[in-house]
Amino acid sequence: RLKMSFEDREKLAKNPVAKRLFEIMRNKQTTLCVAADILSATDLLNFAEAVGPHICALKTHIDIVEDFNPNLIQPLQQIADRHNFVLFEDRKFADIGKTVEYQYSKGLYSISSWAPLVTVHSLMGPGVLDAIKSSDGAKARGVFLLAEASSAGNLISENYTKDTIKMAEQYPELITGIVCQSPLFTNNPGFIQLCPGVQLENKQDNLGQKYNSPLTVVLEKGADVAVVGRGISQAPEPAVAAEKYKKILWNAYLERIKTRV
Ligand code: UP6
Repeated sequence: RLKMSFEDREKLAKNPVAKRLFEIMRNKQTTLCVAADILSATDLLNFAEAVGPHICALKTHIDIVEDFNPNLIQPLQQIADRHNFVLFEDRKFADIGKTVEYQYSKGLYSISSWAPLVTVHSLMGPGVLDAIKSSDGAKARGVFLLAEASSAGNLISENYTKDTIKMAEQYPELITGIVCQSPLFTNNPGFIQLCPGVQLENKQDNLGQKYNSPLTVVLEKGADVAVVGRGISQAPEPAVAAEKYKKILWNAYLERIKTRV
């Protein structure tokens, strides 16, 4: 996987959102996913518009938007269409299948109606994946399964990580990729590795978040898509910061696939 081009991997992906992401990454030459952890609806839209040209996906935590109203979704989708990026709700589903079915497609946020991509914890077993697979909503949907975390002191063990990859392999049509911090699943080139905890300025925050540089995550940790949150959202000019991260990440990807073994 690590030496293969996105073009070759796109052909091997069985999940439609993974295929689409590979295509966007090659066309826009960006592997940057921005974490839009923003508390106001207007600020979220302005931020999406500003970073839109530089990203392959916009990762949201829609439940932190203090003035959330379902009317937010349509303009957000229009921005995503115009700039060609994927809306990605980082809900980290972790409950029994039936509850997740409701959380995914019902309630105030009605996630399945607008987010083709979501995150899921493997902790509760594959019922969660079955629930998402069979829920109403968009036809092209994908899941990033969480196999490792970037936070200090997290309780995920090596076996949990390994078994998470095995679970993902049971759902090749649903799984877009894996959220992790190291080069796992090298024999599954159709899956995308998503790596959060990326920043140039800081090594950590004051609540246990741990950061690596964009070069490190791509060249050493195996990241395909890098998630950058505060490194961009707290920058004086998010659009400028997004472009900078995009370029560093893309050059690192080119560097990684350059030397064939
Ligand atoms: N995230 C992590 N680490 C994980 C999984 N997810 O940081 O292991 C998510 C957070 C946040 C973003 O929920 O939205 O990635 C990181 O933001 P930051 O760059 O501002 O730290």
